[in-house]
Amino acid sequence: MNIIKRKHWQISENEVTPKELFEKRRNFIKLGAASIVSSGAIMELLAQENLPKITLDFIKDKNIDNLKLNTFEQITSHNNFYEFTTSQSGVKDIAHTLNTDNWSVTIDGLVENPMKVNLDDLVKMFTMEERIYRFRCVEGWSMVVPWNGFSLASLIKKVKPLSSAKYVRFETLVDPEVFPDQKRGKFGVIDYPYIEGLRMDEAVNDLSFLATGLYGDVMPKQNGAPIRLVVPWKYGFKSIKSIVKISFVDKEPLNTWQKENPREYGFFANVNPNVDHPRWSQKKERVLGSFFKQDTLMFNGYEKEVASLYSGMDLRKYI
Ligand SMILES: Nc1nc2c(c(=O)[nH]1)N[C@H]1C(S)=C(S)[C@@H](COP(=O)(O)O)O[C@H]1N2
Ligand SMILES: [Mo]
Repeated sequence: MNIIKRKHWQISENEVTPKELFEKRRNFIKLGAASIVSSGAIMELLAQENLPKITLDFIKDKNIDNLKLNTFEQITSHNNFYEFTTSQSGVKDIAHTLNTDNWSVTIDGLVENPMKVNLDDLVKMFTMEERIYRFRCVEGWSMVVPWNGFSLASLIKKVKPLSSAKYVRFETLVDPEVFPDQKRGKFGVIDYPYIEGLRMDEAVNDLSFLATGLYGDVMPKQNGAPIRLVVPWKYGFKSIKSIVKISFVDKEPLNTWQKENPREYGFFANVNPNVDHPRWSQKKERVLGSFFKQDTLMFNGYEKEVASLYSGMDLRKYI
């Protein structure tokens, strides 16, 4: 298997050799230029030639379900990110205020190895992967996204939760200078910080993913830069963005949407076409960019992987 953990700009050239790039470089070297410029400079020159982006720095998803990807444009121009605005088309235009330089993530609570770690250092600890997942918002729209990042399970293994840790709680950045809706204080649309949580067995399921990018590039700000959760069998609101804190706790966290409206939203939020939202049916969804609706799948198509987590639970009660 071709597992390369470093970022592409850290990989030595002989490791990253897409055929086209290799041939271009050979011609370049024939010109004798190689002796006078560093290999980094060659890479930069070649990068200006519109070659395909080097994306060998993660394990590619085999896409066995043959999912049809939404375009980068679609994924980055229809967003839910209430800290910015409730306008789904408007997030992209104002998300530039989110500065992700020197981002750090605090990992605390019931763990053997708590840490406050710079994002770049955190990423270096794990095998980077691509995950092509269906993503279904509770509002009835959906998309297919090629995320990049690492499994939440791999992080959990590294920090070693104590046996008393039963849940994982996630928190989004609070910074009123970045997020207009936080500047409104108690007149904001929802309470901040945005909070989400998973039961430990959900968190260590192989599907649970910490995404640091999509389409082979860093995470667009409107999609939750620089690091966000992706839990593909649950409604989109579980997939919390711009995470600054991950805590291991013994009690079920009160997640943002349950807190805002407990009659309509619960802790589990598993995609379930058989349980309607109090105000609309969940049987169908519209994929971004398509005119017709399609059937919503149980656990968003991941029944095989996750149904056993909920055996014996009444999914009408545990919404
Ligand atoms: N911090 C934060 N995370 C969030 C949200 C939010 O408003 N704030 N919206 C959620 C909802 S409702 C959805 S559907 C997804 C949307 O992700 P996307 O914009 O990448 O499509 O993010 C989720 N994560
Ligand atoms: Mo959503």
